Amino acid sequence: MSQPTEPQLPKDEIPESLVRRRMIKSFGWFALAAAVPVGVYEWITHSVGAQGIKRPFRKVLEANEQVARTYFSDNHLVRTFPVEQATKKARINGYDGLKSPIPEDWKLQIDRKDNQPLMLTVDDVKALPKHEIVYEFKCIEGWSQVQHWGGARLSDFLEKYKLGTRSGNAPNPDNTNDLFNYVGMETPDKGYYVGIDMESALHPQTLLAYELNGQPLNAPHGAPLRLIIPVKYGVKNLKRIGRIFFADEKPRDFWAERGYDYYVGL
Ligand SMILES: Nc1nc2c(c(=O)[nH]1)N[C@H]1C(S)=C(S)[C@@H](COP(=O)(O)O)O[C@H]1N2
Ligand SMILES: [Mo]
Repeated sequence: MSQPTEPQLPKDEIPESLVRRRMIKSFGWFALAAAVPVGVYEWITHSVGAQGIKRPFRKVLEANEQVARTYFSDNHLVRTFPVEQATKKARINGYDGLKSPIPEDWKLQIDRKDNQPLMLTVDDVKALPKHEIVYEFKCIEGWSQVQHWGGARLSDFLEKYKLGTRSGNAPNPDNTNDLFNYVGMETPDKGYYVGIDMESALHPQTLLAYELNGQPLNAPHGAPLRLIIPVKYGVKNLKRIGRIFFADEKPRDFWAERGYDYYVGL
């Protein structure tokens, strides 16, 4: 099937389109269209403020920064369960990107701007603090199960390896403008791929998982390393991560290309 591609922005338009993109992100096209009569639009486009940012839009940027602060908070946690309630028979669903054996030379590749990619092992991930979570895993097809996963927080991983920022520093709650908008992940064969908004990636319950029910992951559940992202439906929980990268434009996403909502949040 044909793959929709992200529209490329002309270089000389970037500052304004950035503002526009943030606004769209905050309110959506619909609200934007409904809220801005033509006359108001004229006024906005003629009132240029400091830093070249149109004044009425700066308010939106400030509001957006408030939203951004929730990136690092422990609010909005997904409900968890006692470990006894976890199923011992976690369902297996979806084999895209898993159809060939796990590459013998598997490494977790992380792309960095102006730098060689990082090539890491599962032991590197296991060296980070281990977190376990028992929660209701939900598949968009209509089934759910209470499952028990273990791994490292993706946020700890990004902090340790100074990833996800334009500056190359560790993500910082006081400088959310430094964060890329999205994290992209794909299987080693590129047969399955997802894009995750940075807020969900940094959520404290989002894990790079290497255990299910206290045991090492098996291949159909995503060995050697998979994403567990409880604030999203199953589709975003990519199994067998091969490569991770960071971007401001939406990374391609397997099920979004097939008609599902890009964010599929709970
Ligand atoms: N590589 C890969 N990851 C994937 C899928 C897939 O087909 N390939 N399917 C997704 C879907 S739709 C779901 S519901 C979950 C299922 O995870 P499980 O097989 O461990 O239950 O994996 C997600 N991650
Ligand atoms: Mo799913």
